[in-house]
Amino acid sequence: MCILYMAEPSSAAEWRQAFLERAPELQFREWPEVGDAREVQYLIAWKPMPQLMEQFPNLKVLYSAGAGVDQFDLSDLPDHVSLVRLVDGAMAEIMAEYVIFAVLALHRDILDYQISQRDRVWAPLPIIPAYERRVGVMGLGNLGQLALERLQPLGFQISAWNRSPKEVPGSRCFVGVDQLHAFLGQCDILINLLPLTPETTGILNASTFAALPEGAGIVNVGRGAHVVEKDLLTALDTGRVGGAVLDVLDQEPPQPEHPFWRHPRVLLTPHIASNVQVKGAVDVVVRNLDRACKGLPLMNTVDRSKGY
Ligand code: NDP
Ligand code: OXD
Repeated sequence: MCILYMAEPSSAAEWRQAFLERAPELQFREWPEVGDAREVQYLIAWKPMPQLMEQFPNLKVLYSAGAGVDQFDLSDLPDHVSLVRLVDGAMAEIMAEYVIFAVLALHRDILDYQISQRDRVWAPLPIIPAYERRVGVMGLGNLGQLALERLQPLGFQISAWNRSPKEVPGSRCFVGVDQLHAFLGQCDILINLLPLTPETTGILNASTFAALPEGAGIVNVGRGAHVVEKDLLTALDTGRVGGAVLDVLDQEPPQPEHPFWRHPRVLLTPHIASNVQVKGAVDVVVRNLDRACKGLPLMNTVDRSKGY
């Protein structure tokens, strides 16, 4: 059995070591040292590869080296090849940590204080207690659920919006397009943790911003293409949106002249909210091998009809 690693080259040694410890019987190869391509049954990739099946005719499972799969053209992948996301609890914990940081930064007016500091102005703002702040999460998946769970003990009024109904202990889950505006209307801070699909592309747009309370904060940790950037810029410039913490952009890195670099109401980070934790990811691969041997369905497979 052979697995080919085609993701971040600087992490390859860590993956090799983790496979060696967990599944020494598995042959680990590292792109571009493919060897006999017919032996490659499992592939770990972050970027799409043209003519995948021509190159690896015996491919069984494509593992996305991350939680998102929007980078792949799902129609290119034959039905017998499974697409699996390498997500685990540690990745969700790291994301929750970032979400807490971003929500607290908006909640405690850190963007204003950065401006004040730059201008040498000592200007305290009124403090709003957490129990008066309404925080909503879009997307109650692996990452959204834990983020919400970790936010709850901080005292915020929390809620969620999801495609299908889900339990949110002590709060409400708004469901589907029909309830989107009702959800938005009660979010002082909105967190996007949706996957990027045709339905969610551009979901953070002028009409979304108009439905939020005036001056609401936005945290985007999903994908850059969830945001219509020119609409966000207008919303920030007019004060419709009070501030944005953006970890993802449509183009990464953005051009030097991109307005978000220097926008006083934007806190920008370079797609670091979370990432794959190698041990957990290797565990998914190995447990899936075991499940395949037992004829059980694989874990973390992507539903191609939904696109996530
Ligand atoms: P999951 O697939 O576990 O969850 C996705 C959630 O979104 C599900 O609850 C799903 O609803 C909901 N959803 C999907 N489409 C819609 C829709 N049209 N309307 C309403 N709800 C919808 O994904 P993860 O939580 O693991 O990851 C989410 C995303 O986070 C990834 O796709 C990736 O883009 C991003 N990410 C960003 C990182 C970063 O560093 N910035 C790191 C890792 C991930 P349902 O329950 O009904 O299926
Ligand atoms: C992911 C990401 O999807 O890092 O894993 O964004």
